[in-house]
Amino acid sequence: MNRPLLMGVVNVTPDSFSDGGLFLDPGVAIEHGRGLAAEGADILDVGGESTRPGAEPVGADEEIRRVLPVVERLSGHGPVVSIDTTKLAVARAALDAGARIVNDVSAFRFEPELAGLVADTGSDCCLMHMLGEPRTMQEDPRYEDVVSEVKSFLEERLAFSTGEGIAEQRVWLDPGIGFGKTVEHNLELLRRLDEIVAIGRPVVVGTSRKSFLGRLTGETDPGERLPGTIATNVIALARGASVFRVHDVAPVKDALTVAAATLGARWTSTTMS
Ligand code: HH2
Repeated sequence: MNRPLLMGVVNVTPDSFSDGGLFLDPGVAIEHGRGLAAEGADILDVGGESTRPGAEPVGADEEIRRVLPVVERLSGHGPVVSIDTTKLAVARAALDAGARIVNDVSAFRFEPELAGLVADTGSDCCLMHMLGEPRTMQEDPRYEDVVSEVKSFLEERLAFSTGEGIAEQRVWLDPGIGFGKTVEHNLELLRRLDEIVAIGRPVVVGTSRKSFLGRLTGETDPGERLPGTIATNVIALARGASVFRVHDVAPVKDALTVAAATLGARWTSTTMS
């Protein structure tokens, strides 16, 4: 990976925190994905289970029913498709249908066998830090030093993944903004993101529309949190992040294009090869 990439979010769920229910119909989700592709997304991240704080788990069959038609139709036309799941069965179905990246917010903790599938298929994967599980992660999260603890976790998960046979160059890492973190934890992670980048793998960041932005600005409607989304993605770019997971691709892409030019970084609009 030699340039920053934009990952557009396609949530095929009834209950995602910012767009739950909008794209539950497969046809609408496919149109949404195509729209994000037209806006310049390099990757489309398709998910069928909300991981918002307090979310209850969804069964694998239901998750597959939601995502499969969307992955099938979006794959092979421009952006690479990633599957946002913690489940082996969902990942297998999505990879068979054309997805090329597994985005696992549990970093192979929930279903460790998923690492073997990624290894066998030669897929890319994104491993994210989360404190525990979505149902309980926001109940009084505590760290001695959030950045060094997240960094150690990601280093351990990277070692686990390579031990399971995944090539190191296939692994991306994500500090998990909002996943068991207070506002201050999130800000500290962004401020010191270069320490996570120093692990040596591409870093993914997902701040888009998240509640810590609303806590800072007072904006309660997630759809109105674009200014905070842009501010945090620009900071993440400056600290060395490589992949930006967002709901609003076009405005973030414009902001990052200008920020990258100012910083002297490379940023092109071609799609990922
Ligand atoms: N955030 C969400 C979901 N998946 N994956 C990665 N790698 N990084 C993130 O920060 C991340 C993620 C949560 O956002 P969203 O998908 O919009 O909400 P929900 O989980 O409610 O569907």
